[in-house]
Amino acid sequence: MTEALILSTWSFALEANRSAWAQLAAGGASLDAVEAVCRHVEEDTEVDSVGLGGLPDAAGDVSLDACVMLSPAQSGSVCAVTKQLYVTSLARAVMEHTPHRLLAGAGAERFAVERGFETHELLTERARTTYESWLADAGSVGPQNIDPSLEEHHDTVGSLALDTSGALAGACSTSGMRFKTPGRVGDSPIPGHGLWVHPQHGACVATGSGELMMGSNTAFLAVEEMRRGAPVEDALRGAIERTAEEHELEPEDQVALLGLRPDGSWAAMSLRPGFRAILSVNEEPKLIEPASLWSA
Ligand code: SD4
Repeated sequence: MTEALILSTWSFALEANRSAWAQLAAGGASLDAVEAVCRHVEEDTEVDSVGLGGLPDAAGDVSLDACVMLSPAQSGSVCAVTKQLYVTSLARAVMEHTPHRLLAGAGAERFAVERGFETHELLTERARTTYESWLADAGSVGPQNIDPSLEEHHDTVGSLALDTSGALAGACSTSGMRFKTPGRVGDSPIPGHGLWVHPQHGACVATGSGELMMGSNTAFLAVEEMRRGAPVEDALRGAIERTAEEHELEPEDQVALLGLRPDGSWAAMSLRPGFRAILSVNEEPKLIEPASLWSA
């Protein structure tokens, strides 16, 4: 029997990991665990980068992206969803109930209603107030006016899990870059960019500047390194270095990865300091402060 494990991005996943643990430890499926972690963060109005309470785009509309993945043949995603809260569950429904991989915008909303998902207002009063002060400070609407210090906080919840049967699963959910250009979709819902899972070789989930991950297929690259036999830590380092090399980086850019193999070995690493992860190998989730490749 394999030892169960959940590894999730950022300290906001502490309670989420805790809430998903009991079921996983009792023999539950890794897919259920990563979905539960993401749902917990989607409901948390204190988190301004995922689900309810997520900050809107430059036009004031909140739009969400999510992905779930079990294998190259089994993934589901949604993007640019504006009226649904549980987008990770919706991505799972795409995987389980359609022949497709990704549903976007109005089509995803329609599918959600057909599947019985309830619609939600995603913009909270707090997020509206933050948006309005950004708008007032920016002078005009446009991503060029985003304060770089704000961007440091655009954070996806990503979760990887291994269940007692040895099955890997991954999921991620985000409202994307705050005050993004309307219509912008990042790496998170695109398999290979923000998330990749191969049942035999390993899994990787990314958080950080989506445009970088989208230029380098970062999550796929990390798992490909694992497929070639690299230990998880080396695989993550290789994928982060390659992503950094292939782009001209802005001071606020971040590339942060979690990796997990079916043998239970795992790693967390980032380009710049500040990344945090939550590891569950028993009831008490543990905060991880991963190494960064650069010092600032
Ligand atoms: C994105 N990587 O949309 C995602 C979300 C994010 O830190 O910004 N995460 O770019």
